[in-house]
Amino acid sequence: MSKRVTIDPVTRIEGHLRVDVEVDEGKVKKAWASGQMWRGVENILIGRDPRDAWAITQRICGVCTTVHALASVRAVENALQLEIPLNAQYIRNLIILAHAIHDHIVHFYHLSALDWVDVTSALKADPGKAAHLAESLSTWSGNSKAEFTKVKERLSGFVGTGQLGIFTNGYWGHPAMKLPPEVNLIATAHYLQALEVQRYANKIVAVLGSKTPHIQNVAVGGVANALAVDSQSVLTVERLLAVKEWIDKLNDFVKNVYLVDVAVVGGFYPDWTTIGRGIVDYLSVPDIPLDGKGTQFALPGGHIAGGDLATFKAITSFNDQYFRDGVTESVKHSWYEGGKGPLHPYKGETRPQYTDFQENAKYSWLKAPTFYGKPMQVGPLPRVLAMVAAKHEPTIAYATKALDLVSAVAKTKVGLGALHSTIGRHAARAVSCAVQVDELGKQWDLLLANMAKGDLKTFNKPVFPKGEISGVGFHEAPRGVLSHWVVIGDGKIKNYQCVVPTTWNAAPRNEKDEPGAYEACLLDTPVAVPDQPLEVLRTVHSFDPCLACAVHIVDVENTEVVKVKAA
Ligand code: NFE
Ligand code: MG
Repeated sequence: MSKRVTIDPVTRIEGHLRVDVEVDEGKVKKAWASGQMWRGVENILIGRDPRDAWAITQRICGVCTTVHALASVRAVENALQLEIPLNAQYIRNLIILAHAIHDHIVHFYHLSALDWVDVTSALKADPGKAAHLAESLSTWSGNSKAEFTKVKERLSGFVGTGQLGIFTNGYWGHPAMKLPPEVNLIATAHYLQALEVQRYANKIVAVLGSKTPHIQNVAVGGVANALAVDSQSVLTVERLLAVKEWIDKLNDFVKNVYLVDVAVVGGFYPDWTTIGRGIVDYLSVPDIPLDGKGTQFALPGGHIAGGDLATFKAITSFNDQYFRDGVTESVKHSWYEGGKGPLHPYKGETRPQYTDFQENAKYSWLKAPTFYGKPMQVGPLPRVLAMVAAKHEPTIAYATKALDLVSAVAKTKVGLGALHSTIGRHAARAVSCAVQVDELGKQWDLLLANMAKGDLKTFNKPVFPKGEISGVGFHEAPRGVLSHWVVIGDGKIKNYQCVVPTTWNAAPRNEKDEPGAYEACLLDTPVAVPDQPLEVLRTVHSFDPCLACAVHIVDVENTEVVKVKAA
């Protein structure tokens, strides 16, 4: 007999997501992903000055607080065909990379590791053995016996008071938890250390962006950072040297802790390299532009069909016609007025029409985006596969390193094919993060070298023509492809559409009733205990959901804690 399980809301994510699955013979047979709240930021923008759009769209999300600002200015600059100064590009790149590294560290340790790591089992660990194991894998200074003993004592203190504090409400002791106590202790220690380390990434964003969350330094035409080599009141070389120190700290943690932990956890869960495959049509975009126009990029991106890297088609510039022509959104299963079929974002409409959850009709605030008519998976996995297909050497090197460690722990050869999976999304995110931390150092070098040449320019003034223009700004955000589409008439916004990473991944069924990526990837997920659907959460969390982005919403009355219904 099939059982219906509703998780509403899914926690350890951003925003309100409801997931429904039908479980039969211990496996998911059908799934629905539903975004549960809406604000309509796209509509708020109509009639406004395009130079203000970035500040407003940035408020879409409290997690990816930089990405909408950047996609927005890129869209308006694209409409104007406005080039920006090199320094502005480098400063934006530093912010993009620091923000992505922050996101990936926090996602693995604080939002998803507890799906795999049983904190209560860490109480049975021998700190000496844990230190021996951790030190055999990495040179990280936080892997000592003293450190692990301290963490174990802290945990025992929590449990002794009958409370687990920040670790309350995990599925502790669940049959799908497989890590040995020592690995659980190591991961728990790194969870706590990651809380410290993530600050360095945020400090970089705050210093360059003047504030975080929600940076204040971008402008259509560049950035508002005044550069100087000798004044104390602007962005000085001294501040930039502090940024470099934080980059070095992030580098140590990402390479010696995060990448290693993900590979070790993956090695203990080899079955999860075959679960959660779902949609293997992958989309990513290039990012980290190296020139003022966006025709050369440090990190490649593009389209991969059917999981076959040989089909890789690169997206090559901010004016890429293949990307621009391929995107449409359907509202057949979304709470909006429709009836016109899938619409290109320049023609996109956002008119709410709520019907309650109707699993065969409308059931989500998310629209369903497609690329040339097909649903896509976006995110670190598509990004890493695109970079491998594009023969990006650092990506190949870190992917090989991670997969070799997975193979050593699993005691069987695990190759690139294992990445098309739930655990593969975590591995790809860690590989992406290692690439990003290297690139962060490189962008810092480029900025300093350009300043040393005497170029301190950061802004080109935009001039809006009479008549209608349109543009798209894309950005490879932490969760994948983000694009903002703007139509401007006589200097005012006529239409504005955001097509967001989580809109792609958490989409409801599309015009042809095909499932979105979460829905497709959940099929065949094993569920050992239906009213403790840990395995469903593993796959959903592997995407790093952000529903605030996906429906551009705010949660104003969060009254529900969590509801898991198995009927
Ligand atoms: Ni709000 Fe965001 C965007 C999404 S970036 S977190 O855009 O989805 O990863
Ligand atoms: Mg939208």
